Amino acid sequence: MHTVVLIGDSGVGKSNLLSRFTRNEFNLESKSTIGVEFATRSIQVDGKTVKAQIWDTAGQERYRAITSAYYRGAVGALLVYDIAKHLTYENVERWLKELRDHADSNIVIMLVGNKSDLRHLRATSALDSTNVETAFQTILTEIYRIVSQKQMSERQESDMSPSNNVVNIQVQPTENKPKMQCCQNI
Ligand SMILES: Nc1nc2c(ncn2[C@@H]2O[C@H](COP(=O)(O)OP(=O)(O)O)[C@@H](O)[C@H]2O)c(=O)[nH]1
Ligand SMILES: [Mg+2]
Repeated sequence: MHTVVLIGDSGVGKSNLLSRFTRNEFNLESKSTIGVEFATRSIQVDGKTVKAQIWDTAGQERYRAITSAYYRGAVGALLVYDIAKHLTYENVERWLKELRDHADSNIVIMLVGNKSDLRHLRATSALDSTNVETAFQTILTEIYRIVSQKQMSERQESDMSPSNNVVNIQVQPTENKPKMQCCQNI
C-alpha cells in the first residue's frame, strides 16, 4: 500500500482529482471536503498491482491546520495549484515548506497545474499577447533594480576607502606664550 497525499490551496480541485481518479466522478459544485478523508485504487505497474491510498485534506487547508499526522507514512504528494489563479501558484512555495517540515525527506512530489480546461484564463499568451509586455517589463525592472542597488553599494564601499576619506583639518599655529612653570619638585 502506497500512501499519497493531496495538498494545495483550498479550491484548486484536490477533492475532484481524488474522485476522478478513484471513482471517475466530478462535481462542479464547490463543496469543501467533509467526511471523505481517503480513497484507494489499484493500478498496474510493470505487470504488478500497486495499491494506492490517497489522502485528501478534509478542508483543513482552509485554516492552515494540517497536522503532521496527515503526512506520516506518505511516500508521495500531489501538490496542486489552479492554472487560472496565480495566488495558488505563489503559495506552492508555502506547501513545499510544509512538506519539508512534516513529510519524509524522500517523499516524491509532483506539481499539478489543475483546471487546464480553463486555458483561456491562463495568465500569459504570446499568441494573443496577454501579459507578454508585463512579463518582460517585470523581469527587466527586477534586473535593473538589482544591478543599480549593487552599483550603489559598491560606490558606497569605495567612498569608505581611506583615499576618499581624507578631510583637511586646519591647524592653527600655536601662540608663543611664555611657558608657565608648573609642578615644581620641591
Ligand atoms: N473548470 C474546472 N473546475 C474544477 C476542476 N477541478 C475542480 N474544479 C472546481 O473547483 C472547485 C473546487 O474544487 P475542489 O475539488 O472542491 O477543490 P479542493 O478545495 O482543492 O478540494 C469546484 O467547484 C470544482 O468543481 C477542473 O479541472 N476544471
Ligand atoms: Mg477538498
